[in-house]
Amino acid sequence: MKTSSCRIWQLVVLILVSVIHKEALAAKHAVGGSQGWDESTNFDSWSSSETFKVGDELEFKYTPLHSVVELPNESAFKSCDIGSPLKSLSGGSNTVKLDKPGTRYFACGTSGHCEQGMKVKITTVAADGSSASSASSPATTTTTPSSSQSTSVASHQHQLLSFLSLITTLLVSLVFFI
Ligand SMILES: [Cu+2]
Repeated sequence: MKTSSCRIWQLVVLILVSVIHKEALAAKHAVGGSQGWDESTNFDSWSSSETFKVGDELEFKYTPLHSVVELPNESAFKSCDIGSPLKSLSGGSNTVKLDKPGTRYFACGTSGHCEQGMKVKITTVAADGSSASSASSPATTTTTPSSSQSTSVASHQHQLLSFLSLITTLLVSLVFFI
């Protein structure tokens, strides 16, 4: 009995550690690296050197000359059409959470800055690394505004499922060990 309860505790600790570890893996990405959100930064080379995972955050740091707008699609990104952004941020320091897989587009809201290269495309992959299956589906869901809500609900359901599977694993293990 003593050994079995000891094993259960080992299991509990193991599960807790893996959950905490997964949380700790969420990273903050300072957009543009040390140069920050500025016209002089090469955002293509910066973004290609980073891996963005669901749960990670973008950090925009900039001078009052700039701002951040989130663009709705690739064509607005390409043509620097900042007229109808999904989101407008200002103040010099903003955090954006990457809550689902897919591509998001950001540009500076100051006239002319996007054309000077102050724009960045962020492609987020699933946190568990299974990017192949998950990266293809969000491309179709990002087009309508309402879908962003449903996918975030889906990701919450996914989190709930992961949690339930953990609990189930724990219960099954208890039955086996006692
Ligand atoms: Cu700017």
